Amino acid sequence: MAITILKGDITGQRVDAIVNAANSSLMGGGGVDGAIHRAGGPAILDECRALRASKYGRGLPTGQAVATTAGRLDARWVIHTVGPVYSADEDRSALLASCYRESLRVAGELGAASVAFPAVSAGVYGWSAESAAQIAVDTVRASGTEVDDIRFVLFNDEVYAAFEREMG
Ligand code: AR6
Repeated sequence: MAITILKGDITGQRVDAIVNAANSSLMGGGGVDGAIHRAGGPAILDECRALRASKYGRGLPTGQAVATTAGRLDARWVIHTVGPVYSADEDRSALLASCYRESLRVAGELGAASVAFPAVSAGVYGWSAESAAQIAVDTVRASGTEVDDIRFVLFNDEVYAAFEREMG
């Protein structure tokens, strides 16, 4: 298994699966979620709606992951995961780690050989670049995943620098 870090827009990645930092509603949003839906087109939202109607009537719980088509993206699937909102009062690291583990589990089930991750929860959900990077890298390294090419695609210089330090 190889882990690499790249700077840039995740929607340009040619991989089997692109992970989306979604919210429980699965109905889209800003940040990387908005970018993925814009670039992938309406087929993604159609499948998200169908998932809400069937399996996730109350929304996708924090820390879980589910796959849809990637629409027009140069990928086979988008794996939507819901990161925790940062809390100063409560340690939610286990939920953030779960996003990476569950996304890799879903990717493995699909037979994806390559997966691109954004820095889940490092934007509007308020995690520091340092903690987001530490949890992401530690969890993926410890995952025992069968996916062989894992890329962290980082949009923001501060977050990229934190992942670079974490990768050592
Ligand atoms: N490619 C890669 N990374 C990106 C891109 C992109 N095109 N655009 C932004 N980022 P955020 P969250 C980075 O806020 O904190 C949404 O509205 C960004 O710089 O997208 O998990 C959802 O619907 C940051 O480092 O996700 C949820 O409501 C990282 O992606 C909520 O935001 C994550 O930032 C989720 O918040």
